[in-house]
Amino acid sequence: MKYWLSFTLFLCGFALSFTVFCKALAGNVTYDGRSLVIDGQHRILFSGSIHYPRSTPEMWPSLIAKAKEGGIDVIQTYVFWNLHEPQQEKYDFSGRNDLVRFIKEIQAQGLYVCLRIGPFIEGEWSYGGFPFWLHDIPDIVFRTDNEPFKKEMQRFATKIVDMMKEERLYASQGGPIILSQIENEYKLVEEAFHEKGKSYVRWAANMAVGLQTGVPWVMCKQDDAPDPVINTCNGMRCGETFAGPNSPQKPALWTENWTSFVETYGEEPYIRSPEEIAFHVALFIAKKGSYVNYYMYHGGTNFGRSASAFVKTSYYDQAPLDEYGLTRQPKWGHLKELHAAMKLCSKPLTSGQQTTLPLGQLQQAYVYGDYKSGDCAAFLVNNGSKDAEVLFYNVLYQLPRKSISILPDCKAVAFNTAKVSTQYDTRTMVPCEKFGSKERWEDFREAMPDFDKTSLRATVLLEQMNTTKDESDYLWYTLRFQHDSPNAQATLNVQSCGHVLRAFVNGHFNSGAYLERKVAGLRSVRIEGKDFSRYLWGYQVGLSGEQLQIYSDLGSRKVEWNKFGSSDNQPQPLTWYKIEFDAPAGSEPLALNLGSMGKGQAWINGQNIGRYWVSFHTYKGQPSQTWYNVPRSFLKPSGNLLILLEEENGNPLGISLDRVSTTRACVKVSESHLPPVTSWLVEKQGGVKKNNRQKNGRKTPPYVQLSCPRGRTISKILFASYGNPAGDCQSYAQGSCHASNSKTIVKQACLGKRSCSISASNGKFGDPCPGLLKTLVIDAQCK
Ligand SMILES: *[C@@H]1O[C@H](CO)[C@@H](O)[C@H](O)[C@H]1NC(C)=O
Ligand SMILES: *[C@@H]1O[C@H](CO)[C@@H](O)[C@H](O)[C@H]1NC(C)=O
Ligand SMILES: *[C@@H]1O[C@H](CO)[C@@H](O)[C@H](O)[C@H]1NC(C)=O
Ligand SMILES: CC(=O)N[C@H]1CO[C@H](CO)[C@@H](O)[C@@H]1O
Repeated sequence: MKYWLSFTLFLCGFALSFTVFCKALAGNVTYDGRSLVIDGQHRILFSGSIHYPRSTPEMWPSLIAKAKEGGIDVIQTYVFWNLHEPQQEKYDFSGRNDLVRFIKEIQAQGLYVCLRIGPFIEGEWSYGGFPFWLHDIPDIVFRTDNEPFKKEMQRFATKIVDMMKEERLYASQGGPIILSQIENEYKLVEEAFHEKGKSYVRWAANMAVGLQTGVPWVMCKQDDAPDPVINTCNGMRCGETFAGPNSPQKPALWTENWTSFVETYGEEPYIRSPEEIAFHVALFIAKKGSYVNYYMYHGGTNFGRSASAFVKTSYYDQAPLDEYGLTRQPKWGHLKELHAAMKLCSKPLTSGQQTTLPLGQLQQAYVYGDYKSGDCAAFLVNNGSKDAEVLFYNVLYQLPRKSISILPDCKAVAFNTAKVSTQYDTRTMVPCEKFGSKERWEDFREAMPDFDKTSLRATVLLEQMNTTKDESDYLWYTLRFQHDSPNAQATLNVQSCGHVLRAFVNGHFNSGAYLERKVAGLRSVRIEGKDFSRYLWGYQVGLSGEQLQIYSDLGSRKVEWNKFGSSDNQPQPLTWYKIEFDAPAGSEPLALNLGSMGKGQAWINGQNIGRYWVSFHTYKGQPSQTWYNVPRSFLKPSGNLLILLEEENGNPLGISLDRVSTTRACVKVSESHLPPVTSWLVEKQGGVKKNNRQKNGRKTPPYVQLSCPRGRTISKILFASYGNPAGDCQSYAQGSCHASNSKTIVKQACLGKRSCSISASNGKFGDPCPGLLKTLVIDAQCK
């Protein structure tokens, strides 16, 4: 069976690189124009971003294991300054903030680490990762040649580096960290600082290098990164857009290859297909790239108030590992096959010369090594919008449109970026606990502050962040005035830079210059045309429920809760809701369906699971986010406390706790699409070589492999057709050619099993239409 043969080959590839790896975990890291050099070996590396505070320590081992299984060599993470130093020189490295534990977990699984210290990270993180107290340091200007800022930045960078050194986590000490990053996409703001921007870049580079980590430093998107710091590319298509390293002695590294875009409330998600990602990754490597990082490999959850304005609580759910840590198929599997094919090319890629060969108008071959000696790998690129047939060293190859074929020996195709043979999974949310019973809920109305009791007064409209110190999302503005004609209706006219301005502060990817000067809050208030901006205002920072920590077990006992809806029947804005529940059995991920709510925050056993905003719809009329991640580790077996703060008029009776699972699996394989090694080699007459690499001399058909997640079995075959079914797993239909026994045969092979494999061949199904190329599509339900 050829399929299995080739598969074994792949595993070998893994095993091989893995041995090299384990040895490499104690060595110096250097680089040259080709790649990073670890323990004396040039390396082509695949890296994935996983941010430790966006998941839980309990999830880390499985996320890292799935990244490793997916062919990832390096885990990349930012360091989140405002989590670690919420108050100046008061540090927190506990729980989700336990950076050392995260890195040691990666080390334990034999992977490397790229540590992006920043300390400005953007990352769609609140205040770009800066602690808010920085704002109050006299004369500070962020991210430029400014003494107060440089002092704090150096202190924090040194703190982190020292911590890593103490735990012996740098590769130079035998640890897993092979790269570090300083600053982040600074080029985007550099001009705003004129000469001081340039001197700041030099200072940051020198300061970082002076910390003597023994591993290289990188600066992302910084084409003038001073030696020896390596400039790297961030973006979607670095194979096309990256001008390259700024010195022939530096390798081409791609530190942010977006697997989708960050999702914000109100916007349609932009999803990158696995085919498109694979194309650009393969192209970058073909063009001498040596390090690719997926941003994100696992996005996770913006717990608490950590998301910057408008950024959804669910972060890069479309990444190869979804928000809950489940493999997102076929993206995860397709990239895994890409990485495996690349690993087979390692030797020529790292030691061979690269040459390019035109194959057609829009087709090109990138060849590494020497074809004649056989020590050779090739990438056949079709950048055209039509399928193409090309001749490469006398062999004909079919290249689907916009695709790259990878030939680890310059002969047989191991992988094509446009051919997805991995199964498609469908994720579903199944309610396991409904909170519809009125009797179980209690509520508590947040009291409006009384002007006379406010202790903070000013005759101006205070700036919001400066007043709350980012300790709450909320700031009350109150005033009292005499209205002359009490019966007339008054018009209130408010100009606010609330959320909109905050979006301007943090939300935009390309922001970050002069962050310390950005403002939020009310700008002017007019009542009946009279300007109240300079009136005497009373302020209250935060809500009384926040001050009492009403969301915690202890705090919740400090207030008098009402029976749900007892005060009157109308839901009121700014109401706290409380309910207790037992944890559902099992280990599947859980999510709260908040579809009946408006906007607010939710806590489970005192842990803030994030802001929710269901009333913010995309232009297609769907809520931007309905489900909110509830990590299993936040729960105890019984008596869990769920507290919600609803800012609008949501109805908590509609809330449910849902199980997140894969309940459908679909796969499509065509006769022409033989899995790795023998695929797409077309036999032709006259002068064209025959592909005779068939091991065992047996001709084997492609196998279709279908599987359900652990704990589930194939319970129903929803569709099966061997013939020429139309469409793909996202939408299929029976075609003009269809073997009538398709469903019966598939049922026999698969029902009741966790996984099954069937040969997609006439031998199995009979030949429903001789002479036609056949395809097998199976869609199954997992229960
Ligand atoms: C790393 O480099 C240092 C200085 O060049 C050298 O002393 C040390 O032996 C090297 N370590 C390894 C593991 O090669
Ligand atoms: C592929 O074609 C597009 C235009 O269709 C062009 O922008 C891009 O640079 C081309 N890429 C390569 C690798 O030739
Ligand atoms: C922030 O508040 C301080 C007083 O606490 C004031 O001096 C300063 O001007 C305020 N800054 C902004 C941007 O409002
Ligand atoms: C969202 C975002 O920042 N997109 C950027 C991706 O990179 C290209 C160039 O590399 C920029 O033009 C985009 O703004």
